[in-house]
Amino acid sequence: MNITGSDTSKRPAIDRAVSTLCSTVRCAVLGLLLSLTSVLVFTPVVNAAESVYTDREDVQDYIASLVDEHGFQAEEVRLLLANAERKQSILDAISKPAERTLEWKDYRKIFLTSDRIERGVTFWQDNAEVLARAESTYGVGAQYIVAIIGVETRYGKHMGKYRVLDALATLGFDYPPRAKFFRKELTEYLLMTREEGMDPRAQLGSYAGAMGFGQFISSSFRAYAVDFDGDGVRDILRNKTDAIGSVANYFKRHGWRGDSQVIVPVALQDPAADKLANQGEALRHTVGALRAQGVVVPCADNAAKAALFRMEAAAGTQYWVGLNDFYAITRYNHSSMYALAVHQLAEAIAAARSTSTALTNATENP
Ligand SMILES: [Ca+2]
Repeated sequence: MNITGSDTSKRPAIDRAVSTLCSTVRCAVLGLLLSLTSVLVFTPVVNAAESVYTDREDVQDYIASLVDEHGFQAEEVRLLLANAERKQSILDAISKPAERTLEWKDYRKIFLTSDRIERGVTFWQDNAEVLARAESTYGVGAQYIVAIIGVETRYGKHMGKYRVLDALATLGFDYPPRAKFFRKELTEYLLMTREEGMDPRAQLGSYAGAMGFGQFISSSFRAYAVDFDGDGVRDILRNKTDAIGSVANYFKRHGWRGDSQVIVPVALQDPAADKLANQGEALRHTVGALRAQGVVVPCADNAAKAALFRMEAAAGTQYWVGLNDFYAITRYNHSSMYALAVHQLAEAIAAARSTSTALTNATENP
């Protein structure tokens, strides 16, 4: 690390090496002194720093608002937030989500793997009855429920290692670009744990505070989680049945219709139609309007609402027209690449499952 800020790149290599060694030694000595000093002199300050959130005026205002608006006990919330830890790794992670740094061809590779497809078939087999019930209750194809859980957590394998309390406090109090959103989610989390009788210190989730098989944030948990096994508890963190029902309910409530087309590959007859691509996830056009401007859309009604997407695939630029249910997938994660990955994974899992079912039938009924 260049602690002096000087430009060393123009000096001879040997000079730089000696200088680096010297600065490494200086750092080591300085570090030793600092660590000794902190042990000998600053220990009480280090302890106080652990409760830094409750020392802050903005956090005290936040606590007061929880008391006023939601009837929390001030001391109870203060103790809880004194227990919250700021995590630098959370701040690092939120600054570089894959959707913003990767092109489609690389993004797709993360999710469309034979391992994720095979595990999806297994997850479907293991939960076939519940998935069929979710499909008939909410009208959402089982393959889409399986694909969401596969993309979000590899079928429950990676549900997050951060305490939700730490994630939401770190982002709510120390990440200005989205502080308002995450403070609101922190409030939702405190309400959720109070309503559901959960320990707010104990729940684990992603760096953004998303929880369980389907990675619901707290406001989504409160609004869309369902008790799908009828035991009186909405447990999408540990109960697969509740998680499956909740993902399906989320889609249904966000306008999923179960149409025959979700997103279709298209061609541009007029290259100028490219300007209509990637204008956000909202269906701001109709299929008819896109056709009128030179987009060749197969098999969809002119009246259907639509959005045009451009994706940089391994084989070159591709264009797609997203329809109603594609938009519903983007309500889970506001990214067209995310929704296309979910759609393609769903189709791949459904195809692999019908092949394996056909093989099983052929083997068992030769
Ligand atoms: Ca339940």
